[in-house]
Amino acid sequence: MCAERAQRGLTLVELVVFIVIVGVALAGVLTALNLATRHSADPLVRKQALAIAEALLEEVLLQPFTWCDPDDANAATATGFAACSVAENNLAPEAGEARASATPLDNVNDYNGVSTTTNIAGGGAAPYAATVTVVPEGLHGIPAAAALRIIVTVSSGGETLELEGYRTRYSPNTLP
Ligand SMILES: [Ca+2]
Ligand SMILES: [Ca+2]
Ligand SMILES: [Ca+2]
Repeated sequence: MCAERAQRGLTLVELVVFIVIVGVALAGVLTALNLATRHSADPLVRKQALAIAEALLEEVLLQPFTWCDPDDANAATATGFAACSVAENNLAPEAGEARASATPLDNVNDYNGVSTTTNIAGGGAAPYAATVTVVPEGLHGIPAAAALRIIVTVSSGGETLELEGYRTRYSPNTLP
């Protein structure tokens, strides 16, 4: 009797119940996966935002950090702000200076407040908005007057990415 029962196998009803249970479980797992994918960072957007942030940070870090505006006649010889007609002792561009113009930004501190938008083909509808903040900040014994912290923020859609770098006044008379 017992052996006969063991060999009976599954009835159609049992099989249908099994399929229904597995189906419901699978649907639950797929829904969770779908949600996780939708709410996680888009790798393409992140990668492009990072490329923009890196390019902008490098552009700022490669600028001179001189006492005088590089257009000043004393820029190559000055040993302090006092020797300059146009001193670079502010955190803003000098009059008439603008990025990618005939009178471009020519000092690290000129980039404070710079903002720009880029729309990379294939990057989706939302453009990448980038902003630069420059703040004087002491760095391992170097006084705040001779070190600047540069923060580049790039955002697109709901994604925001921040890159930071430091620039010290290691050669205040080197001009581009
Ligand atoms: Ca200038
Ligand atoms: Ca300048
Ligand atoms: Ca300036």
